[in-house]
Amino acid sequence: MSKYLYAFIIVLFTSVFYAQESGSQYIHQHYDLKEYRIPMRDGAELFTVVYTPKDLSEKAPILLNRTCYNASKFTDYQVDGYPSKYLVKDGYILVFQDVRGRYMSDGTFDNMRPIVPGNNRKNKNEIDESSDTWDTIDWLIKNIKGNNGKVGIYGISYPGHYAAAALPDAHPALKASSPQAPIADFFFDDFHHQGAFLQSYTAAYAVFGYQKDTLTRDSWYIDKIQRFYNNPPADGYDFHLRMGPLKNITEKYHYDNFFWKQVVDHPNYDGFWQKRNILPHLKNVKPAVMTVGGWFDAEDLYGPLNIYKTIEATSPKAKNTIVMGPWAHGGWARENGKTIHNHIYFGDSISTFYQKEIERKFFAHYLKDEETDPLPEAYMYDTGSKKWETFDAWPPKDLEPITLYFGENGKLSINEPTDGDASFEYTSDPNKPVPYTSQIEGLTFTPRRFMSDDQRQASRRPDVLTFESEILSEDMQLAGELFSKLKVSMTGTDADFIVKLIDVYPNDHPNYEHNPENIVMGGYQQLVRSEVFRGRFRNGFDKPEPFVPNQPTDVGFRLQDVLHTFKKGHRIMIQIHSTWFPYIDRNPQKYVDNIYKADASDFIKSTIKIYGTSKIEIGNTECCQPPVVRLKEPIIKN
Ligand code: PG9
Repeated sequence: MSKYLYAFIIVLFTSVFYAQESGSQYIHQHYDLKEYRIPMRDGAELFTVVYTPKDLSEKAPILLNRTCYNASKFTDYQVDGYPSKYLVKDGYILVFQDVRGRYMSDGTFDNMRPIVPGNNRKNKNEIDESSDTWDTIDWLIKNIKGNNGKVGIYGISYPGHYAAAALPDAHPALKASSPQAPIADFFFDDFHHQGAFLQSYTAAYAVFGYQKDTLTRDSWYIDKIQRFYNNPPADGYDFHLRMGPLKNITEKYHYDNFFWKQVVDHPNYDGFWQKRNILPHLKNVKPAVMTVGGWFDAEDLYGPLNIYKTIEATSPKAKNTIVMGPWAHGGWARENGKTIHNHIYFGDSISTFYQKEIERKFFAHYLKDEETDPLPEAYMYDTGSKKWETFDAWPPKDLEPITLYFGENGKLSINEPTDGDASFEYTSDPNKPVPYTSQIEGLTFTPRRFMSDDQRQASRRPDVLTFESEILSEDMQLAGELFSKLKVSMTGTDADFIVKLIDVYPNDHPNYEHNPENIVMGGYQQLVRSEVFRGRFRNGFDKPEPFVPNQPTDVGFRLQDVLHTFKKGHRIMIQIHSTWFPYIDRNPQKYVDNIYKADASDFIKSTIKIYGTSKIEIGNTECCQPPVVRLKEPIIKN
């Protein structure tokens, strides 16, 4: 047998063995599993699952994941996929914990439990996620044999929030935190985007709005979820439109849900939400932080971008890195070979690259003193050129700002002001809202695919303003923060504004083999970035104000950041409209104090005008809400 054939067979065998071994089999063979109840300072005990490597010839660091989604699902050696196999095989003590009030842990659950400001934890009954993490880490390093005294914490989504919540007054043994798709503030992540309510999340409230009454390894709220899924609608748009005003959701579904009641009772950014915002507490950060997010994350995009920026602003000495890839929510934890978001193909094994070359190295460097290169300040994937780029600052400091202006006949002008006296109008009808997706989706738990979806179904509607540039004669990279600076007027007294940045493909763009044949990529209008802003909050999210009919009014707001190269032969498009359903609830367009309590009769058509002085700025940070909450933010006690 030739030596090459022999070598090929060896490689083939080991790779097959490795693949079969990567899941729970590996864990069974290389780890011991134990369960503990760890006492917190106030006496509550938190259920904690610990996997200890059988081989402790070298002391091992601890990797902690705190979750509201059931640590018990890890108790049958089911650690499969997350944490990644590269971490599982790197010899960590793997720990999973039910946070307070969830599943097998004591206590009551509080969504985004407020952090007790400062170090006011002398009173052992003043607890929060930071103190629970401190107590957990302290117990682990004193009681789990074979640990090297260094702890990392990580998690995706709510667990990502808990990884960030470990940072205020962090335990000295905490050396690394990776908040991944972390929630920063539920008024800008998940349930609301800039004050507008995500109606598409309606069924998800069941998971977070009922206290359990015993220690349980099973989900106690399933019957509440079944209220929606006993006879699930095939068409979420139709289901929610027939639902009528939000108060019908209260009456028909969430009449006993404590979190839904809190959302309804706090329609504005009052103390209830402000004290649940983690950002003001991220200061004097000591552990190394690697925040991870997905450019197409519809749930938590505000969180990763603003947690990274806040730490950058408040803790300049901290090792603070951000990684943003071409993923939906948590996509980096899944490897399907081809990285595809909705219809768009981005490349092969991008999640594997991240897991192996970025995440594994981050933890190995800070927990095992392995000689790996510390990561760059920002490891960002350009969703247009489809390549990774590293930056020494995010947003990039050395780029020229770009401004997009709106002209007659749907012309989008790049860096050249148009006729400021012009105006463009549309009639917005909340009873015929603009669909958020070109596809029919049932009751999504949380929406995902639409974030890079084709926008041609919207650009052909009379209630969507569409502006498009000339065909680009060369590649154009948009990198950094986007700001919408609109001057508007309306015949109603309230309105939402949805602004979308879109990449228009050339007509000869080839189709992708992974798509069904009816998905035509020629002329595809790919959504790059989109965001909604509830106009009543233009002077402050805690200060809602009606509009005066027909009075030109400034409405400035942020879209989330982008890194996207618009290629030569493509066009840049901006769309503006005022409904985005059922992703976002309908604004009655007649000002009412609380939209959650509006009547059907409050919903009116409104003719909305966008004036020619409006513009979209990329890279200019001189504007708009929400401010990246850094310090000195008032914590309103309510
Ligand atoms: N941030 C995600 C989420 C929170 C609340 C409702 C639905 C989704 C998550 O934790 O997965």
